[in-house]
Amino acid sequence: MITLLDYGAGNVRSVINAIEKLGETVRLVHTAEDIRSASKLVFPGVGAFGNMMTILREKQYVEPLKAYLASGRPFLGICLGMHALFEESEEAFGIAGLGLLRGRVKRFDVDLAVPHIGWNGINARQPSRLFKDIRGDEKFYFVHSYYVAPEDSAVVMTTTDYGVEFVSGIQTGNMVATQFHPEKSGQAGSTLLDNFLSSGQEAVLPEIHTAPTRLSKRIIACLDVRTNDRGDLVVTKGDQYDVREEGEVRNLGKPVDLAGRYYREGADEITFLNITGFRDFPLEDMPMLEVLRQTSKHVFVPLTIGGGIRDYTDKDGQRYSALTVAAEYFRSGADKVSIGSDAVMIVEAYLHSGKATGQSAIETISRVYGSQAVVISIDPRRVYVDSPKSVPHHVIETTIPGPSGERYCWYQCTIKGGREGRNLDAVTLAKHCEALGAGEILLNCIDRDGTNAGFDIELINSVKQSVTIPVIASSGAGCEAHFLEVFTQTGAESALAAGIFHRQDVPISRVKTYLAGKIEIRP
Ligand code: 1PR
Repeated sequence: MITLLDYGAGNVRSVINAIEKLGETVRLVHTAEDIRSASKLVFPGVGAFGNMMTILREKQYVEPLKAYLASGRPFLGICLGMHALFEESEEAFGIAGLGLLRGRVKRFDVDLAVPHIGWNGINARQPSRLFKDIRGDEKFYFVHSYYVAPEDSAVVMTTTDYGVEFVSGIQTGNMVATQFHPEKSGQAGSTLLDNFLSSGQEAVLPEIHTAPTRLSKRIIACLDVRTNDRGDLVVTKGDQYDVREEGEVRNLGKPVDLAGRYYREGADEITFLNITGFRDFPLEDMPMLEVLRQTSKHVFVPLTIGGGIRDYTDKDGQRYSALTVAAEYFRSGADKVSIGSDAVMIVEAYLHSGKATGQSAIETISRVYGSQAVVISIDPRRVYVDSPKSVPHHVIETTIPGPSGERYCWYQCTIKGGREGRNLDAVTLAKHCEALGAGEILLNCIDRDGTNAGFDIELINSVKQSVTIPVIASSGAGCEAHFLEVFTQTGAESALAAGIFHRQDVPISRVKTYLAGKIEIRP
């Protein structure tokens, strides 16, 4: 029986599913007594440090946790569950951690995109029973802006490199903790988790690599989901966002089945976009929640969900905040939420008033769940102009001239799945969303969507150069070479595709085989 400390924030369902898949039973902590009586405790911290410590104090879990850890019983902390063990964090000045280990949690100060999101390696610094059957070059999934800096180097179990060599795992006695997420790290993560759950095996040291570890570029499979005219929830795919063919919504398969296939083929992440979310209310649209619950039972890579994340008032006048909607998605198995139309409305309001309200979906969700949980999905379309000064937008000189030979264009943001163009450009939107607390940009392109013509390199470069958060390049992938092109000609951290994977023109495994040896990739 594994006791799991869920303090009410974020996606603990994936950890429960990963443990149950290994044949164990999970008991959730409801009272301080549950911590006292635990024999094996897992603490999968998700969200933001300040919020986590406040809740632990309110629930009076701090003393029982300290007592549990002092007793020497097995403990596994994950991500924030590792940060909690230290004295304090730069994420929340003035809020004390558990202080079981001397040292603090620091923010990345590197010349790379922050948060550090994706699959990176580990270098073992001491033997551990967690390492049984783990290869030295294995990659694990990280998603964080902060890392622990212990004063005592003897507790360091692993390090990882990301502009700086940071501590990615600690071990002292029966207490182990990882910065990476074993529950989101595919087979390697499952093996590591199994090693923690089993008792008796010897501590081993994987083959040591002296070279710095490297973050892989991510390949993301995207599933645009909606209900078709018969009422079935289907994965569909548009041509420049038009998902109908001869009047019918294209049906490319069932969401849960396709997600399972992409996991087995090696997808580094899976994104679901509820493409009619702008007109439905997700909390009434239970099938999407169910899709997440079912998918997270057998897919152990990160899941993002988008569509309809916004404040909402139902027909009875009951108001639901975007935070409430997001919370339901996280509870159902999502690791990140993606905000589309509402992000445009938020930035427009901000530009109009000149001040942030602190109440927008971007601000509230990132405050509670951390910025890494908030993705902004941008649906831009090219608008050609004669000169860079003719519009008050971020205009680029383009190598793809317009219909009348125009040499300049800007990228107009749209809402409601491309149905409505707004007076805002994609670069301005991305910059302001970052400032408000977003952690990643999903950069679609209506002109390229479903065309197989390759990614819009000019769009990706102009947005990537204006933000410091990671950018997911999306729309237009038609062959393996397009992925190499986007990774070598832009700084995008990930590339997302839909059509070629759904139609099996090019399976994910083939993209990865093609990229191997050319760029850093998870096999
Ligand atoms: O506005 O917050 O409710 O979110 C709605 C979400 O649904 C947005 O993220 C928006 O991008 C998405 N969406 C809305 N309508 C459509 C549509 O296609 N009619 N899909 C849509 C967007 C674009 C990508 C696609 C890539 C790769 N789909 O997700 O998967 O372009 O495709 P490809 O590889 O086949 O070229 P809100």
